[in-house]
Amino acid sequence: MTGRGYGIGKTGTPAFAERGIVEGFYGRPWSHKQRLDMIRFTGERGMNRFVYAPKDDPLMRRDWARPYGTDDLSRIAALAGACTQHGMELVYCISPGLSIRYSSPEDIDALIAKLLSVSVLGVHRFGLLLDDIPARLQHDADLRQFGSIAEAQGKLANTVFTALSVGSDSIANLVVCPTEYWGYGDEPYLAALGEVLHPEIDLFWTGRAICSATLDVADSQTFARTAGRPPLYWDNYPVNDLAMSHELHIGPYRGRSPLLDTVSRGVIANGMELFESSKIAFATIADYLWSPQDYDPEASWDVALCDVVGPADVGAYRDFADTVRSSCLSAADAPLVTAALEDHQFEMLIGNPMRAAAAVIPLAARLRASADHLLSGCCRNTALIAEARPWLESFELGVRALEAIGSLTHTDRLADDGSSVLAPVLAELRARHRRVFGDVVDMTLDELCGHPDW
Ligand code: 14T
Repeated sequence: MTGRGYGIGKTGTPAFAERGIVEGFYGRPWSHKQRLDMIRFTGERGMNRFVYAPKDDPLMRRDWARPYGTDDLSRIAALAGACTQHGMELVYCISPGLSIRYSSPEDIDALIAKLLSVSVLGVHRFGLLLDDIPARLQHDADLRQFGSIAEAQGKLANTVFTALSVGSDSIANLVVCPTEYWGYGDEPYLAALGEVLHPEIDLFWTGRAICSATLDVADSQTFARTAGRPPLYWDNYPVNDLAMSHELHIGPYRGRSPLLDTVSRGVIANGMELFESSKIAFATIADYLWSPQDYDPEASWDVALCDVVGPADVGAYRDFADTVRSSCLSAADAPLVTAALEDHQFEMLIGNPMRAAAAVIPLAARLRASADHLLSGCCRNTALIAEARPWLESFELGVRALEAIGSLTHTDRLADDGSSVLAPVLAELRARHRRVFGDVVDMTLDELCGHPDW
């Protein structure tokens, strides 16, 4: 690649205008120290936005009107300073939608006062997040004053935008997350909101779904026609909160059009509570955002894994990561294990148990060595390994299953006592409920255990 490349030290001009990450998940917020580290990590890789929006920071959402103390403000100032140092800008967000009265001057004043307390620290970019709230007005006074929730939200955003621009030397920047933040991009709500909203205000959008498998040019254009501006994508990858918490999202970024930069403001990727693990996907996202036409997910992923895991442990971690790829972005999972088990099943069906065993045994040995290495306690990135421990333990259990399949087939005992050996492993894998090996180990064990009580 000419003057571009993967990882740190990119050269040339980036494709997307806005390239960043959002701490926007449900769960325990990152620590201040972690935020500083993430600003460095993503800034070094060419990103330019750190969006502060942890759902479970009470001062961000549930107690949005409560003013910050001096300690809170000095931490926000430190984040803004770190951003400047690393070529990033802090986007400070607030989510007042659970309780705000859109018609109340006191509520609006409290919101503006809170944002101004951050603005005086030198923060110029703000987000007004109205996601995950009821889709209709609830307060009686709001129902009397506004014809729709879109009108109420548009007017609130315009008032905030004006207040932030007054008294500030540069024009304030505001992005709004609409209440309907995913879909086809032609929703009447979006049209109504776009109609009211000042043209300089941006809109977040997650694409077709909350977690979209693909982001494409046509949907982006539909959104722009409807809302009167192109989307700033809030991309829900690698986030694994709520119902996704059994998945570990450490696979490379994929499924985003190489031309998305021409029809959007940019992409902001939502992270996992699992801080170190998030860096792997973030590094690949930084590569895509710099140069989407040159982006190769697997090549970018190799660099990302080596950077985050470290050269001594990357071989073992890659074997593990290869079995933990499934997410809304990728149905393909555990390609090596899938191929080995397909061969095993085929050889068994045509009556070749020795060849069936040979299809599984070498891979089981390799994965055994990797699992033992990762669980040995001597890997360099201890935080990464600690976060992944529940998945690593399920990985190790799956390796035990592969070993058992190999040895039972080899000694021709699979038919007789396969079930007694394999059934407890299957039960334990299911009880642990961590998505490792996709469905393939579960399916194979289920098949081999038979159905004695049918
Ligand atoms: F702001 C939005 F663009 C957005 O994505 N909001 C949340 C986000 O904070 C969360 O991390 C993400 C992934 O779970 O999805 C959104 O939250 C929801 C919303 C739902 F309606 C999660 C599950 C839902 F059913």
